[in-house]
Amino acid sequence: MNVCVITDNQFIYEQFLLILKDARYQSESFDFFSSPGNPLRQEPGCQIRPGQVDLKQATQDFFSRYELFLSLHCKQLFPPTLVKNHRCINVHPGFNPYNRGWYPQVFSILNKYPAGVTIHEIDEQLDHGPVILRRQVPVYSWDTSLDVYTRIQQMEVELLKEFLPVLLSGAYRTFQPETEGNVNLEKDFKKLCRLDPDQKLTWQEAIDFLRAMTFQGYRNAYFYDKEGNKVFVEIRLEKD
Ligand code: 0FX
Repeated sequence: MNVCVITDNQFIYEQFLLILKDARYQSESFDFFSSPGNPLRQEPGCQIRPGQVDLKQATQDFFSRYELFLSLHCKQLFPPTLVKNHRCINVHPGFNPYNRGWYPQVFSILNKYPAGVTIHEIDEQLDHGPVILRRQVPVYSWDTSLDVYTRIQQMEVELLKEFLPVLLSGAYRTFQPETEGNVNLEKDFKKLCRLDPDQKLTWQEAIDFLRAMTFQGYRNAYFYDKEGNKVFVEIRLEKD
C-alpha cells in the first residue's frame, strides 16, 4: 500500500522511521513530506529523502497516488478535497476533544482538562474527526510543559508501534468524542506569553502559569520592566 506521511516534527519523523524497520512494513511504500519552509533533516544513512508539499497547491494526481495520508504533527490543515475523498489519519499530541489545536499540554496545565494523545480520522475541522484511539497521560504538580510534552511524545511513539498495522489496514472502529471540546490557536499561546506585572494571582495560579509556559529551549513568558526591558521568565520545580 502507498502511504503519504506528512510531518513537521523531526522527533516523530525519526521515531517513525525506526518503527518502519520492522519486517511487517517492508512490503509497504511510505513517502515522507513536510510543509513548505520546514524541511526535515535527512537521517544519516537513510535512503528516504523527505520532500515538501503544499497541500493547498497539491493536485488530484498527487492525492490519487496514495491510499492513506498520515499526519504526524503536520502544520497544514488538510483541504476538503483531500479529507472527503481519501482516508486521512492524524496523530495529535492532545486528548480530544479537550484543548484541540496548538500546544495542548500548555493549556491542560492551565485549565486542568486531560492531556494525552489522540489518533483520529481527519475531517474539515481542526483536530476534530472521529477518534480511532486516545490515551491520557498524567500531569503532576511539578511538571513543566516540556515534562508533559515528553510524556506525550513517548505515548505517541508507543501507540504508533502498537497500532500502526491497524491504522494501515483500516480495521478499527471510530467513535465521536463526547463534546465539541475547545480549541486553542497559536495566537492564544502568543497572547499568554506577555505577563501583566500588575495582575493579581494566587501562588498556585502563578506557579501553574509559569510551569505551563516553561519549555527549555523556548523563551515564552516575558514582561516589560519599568525601563522597557523585555525580560523572559521560566520556573524550575523539583519534587522532593
Ligand atoms: O509538532 P508540535 O508538537 O505540535 C503542534 C501543535 O501543538 C499540534 O496540535 C499540531 N497538530 C502540530 C501540527 O503542531 O509543535 P512544535 O514542535 O512546534 O512545538 C512542540 C512544543 O514546543 C509545544 O507543545 C510547546 C513548545 N513550544 C514551541 C514553540 C514553537 C514552546 O513552548 N514555545 C514555542 O515558541
